[in-house]
Formats: sequence, structure tokens, C-alpha cells
Amino acid sequence: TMENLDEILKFGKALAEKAGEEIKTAFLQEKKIETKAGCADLVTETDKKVECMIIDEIKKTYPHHQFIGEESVAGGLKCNLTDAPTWIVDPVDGTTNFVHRYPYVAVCLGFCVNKIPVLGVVYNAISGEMFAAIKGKGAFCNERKIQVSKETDLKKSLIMAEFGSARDPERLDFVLNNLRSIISTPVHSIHCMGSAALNICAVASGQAEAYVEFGIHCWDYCAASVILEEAGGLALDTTCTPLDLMARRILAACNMDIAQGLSSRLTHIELPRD
Ligand code: LIP
Repeated sequence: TMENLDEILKFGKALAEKAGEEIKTAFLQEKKIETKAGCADLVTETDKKVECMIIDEIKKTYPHHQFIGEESVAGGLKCNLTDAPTWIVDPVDGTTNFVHRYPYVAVCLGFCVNKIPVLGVVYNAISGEMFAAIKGKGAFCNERKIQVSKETDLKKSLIMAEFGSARDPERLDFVLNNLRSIISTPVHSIHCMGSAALNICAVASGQAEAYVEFGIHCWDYCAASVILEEAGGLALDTTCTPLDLMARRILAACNMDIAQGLSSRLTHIELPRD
């Protein structure tokens, strides 16, 4: 099947806006919060409702497309990426932010063909920033072209990272040791925005030099990885090898100097695959 990516992008942006309306409406209201894999892995009614809406709309317009969705996988569906045109969906990236009314919450729509991410939409539902890219056609934020930072010195870099949602001591040691290793490079600072996708878009926009995280999932980084690469950046595995969508780890960087400098300071763990 030949997919019309320009048409799909237009559809994806409209869909993200519609999902964003739901999120914005619920943002300041009282929320029903449940936990998933651990006490800091949160889900709300909005996550589930928005994912259902997104999948229904895609099925109506593109009946031959497949899906992987965060809440569908949490509900027991398999995370099965085939060569078929497949959407990888995170209805609310930054659920913890959403719960706390911290205004960095994104709808992520990634689209893969032959297992390659070829289109990505990341919509900050609160700020209204619409990040979008088609492979080979550049990256945009609200129609303005975006570009990564030109900095090559890790010591002059701002790094995005996260604590993640695991709270067991062994994993915390791993995360905190890596953060310690990064900050003592020394870098200018480490920021946590609370959304993997928006961290990657910050690198794509030239607002930070790199982002690294272990333990995230394909729906957190699929869409944003296309945006980053189209902004001139690198979406890599943490070892600086090609990105593995199911390996649950990413190193997003503005260039190879920054990527290699950062990668060499990290301890790398393998996680159960998506
Ligand atoms: C979250 C990420 C966040 C990361 C968490 C979690 P969710 O996604 O975007 O940056 O640290 O581990 O994966 O659950 O809000 O979609």
C-alpha cells in the first residue's frame, strides 16, 4: 500500500487537536487516578477515553491501519509492530503532569510503515504547540520550521532526563548514578519536563542539546523521534547505535559529538522489550 503521508499528517494534526480539546477540558477538573506498574505509574480516565477516541477515528478513516496504544497495551493487547501501516499512540504523554496540572502534556501520534517511523505528531494540548514531521520533509512547530542546537561541547549543554516511574532501590541507583555522571561532566544543567515526547521536541527545537531515558515505551518516543531527525538531530539507542523502537530506551541529541559524549558517561541496562 502506498500511503499518502501529506494527507495522513493533516488527519493526524486534526485528530491531535480533537484529543487536545478533551485533555484541556479535563486539565483543571478533579481526576480519577489509578496506578499501573507501580505507585508512580499513573493513568486517568482521560488517558483511556482519549485513546479510544483516537483509535475509533483512525479506524473510520483508515480501516487497513494497525495500532499500538499505551492504554490498549496496559489493558492486555499485544505490542505487535509489523510491516503494516501502524499508528503508535500515546493519548496523554506526561500523565503525572496532567494529574498535577503542570502544563506539559502531549498527545503523541507516530506512524510507521515497514516498521520505520515515517510521520510524527506531538501536540502540547495546554500550550497549543503542534510539533509535526514527515520523514524527508523537515520538522515544524505550528508551521514554523524547527532546527536543533549547533552546540558540540557537552560541557555547554542543557540535558533533558527523567527519574522515570520505577521506585525500587536497584533501579533508582541506576537512574541516579547516570544523572550524577551527567551533571558532573559538568553540563550546564539537567531538566525534567515530565514528558518524554516534549523532552525530545525540546531537543528538536534547539532548546536543549540532548535527552536520555531508560524504561520508557515505544509510544513515548516513536512520534517525537521523526520530529527530532527531521530537525537535524539524532534519535539513537543509548549506546549510539540505531534507535530500537521496542528496546525502551533512547538517546536524543542535536549531533553526534553530544550523543557520543553523553553515551560514554552512561551505564546502560537492557529492559524487557515492548
Ligand atoms: C511518561 C514519560 C515520562 C517518563 C515516564 C513515563 P506517560 O509517559 O513521558 O517522561 O519519565 O517514565 O513513561 O506514562 O505519561 O505516557
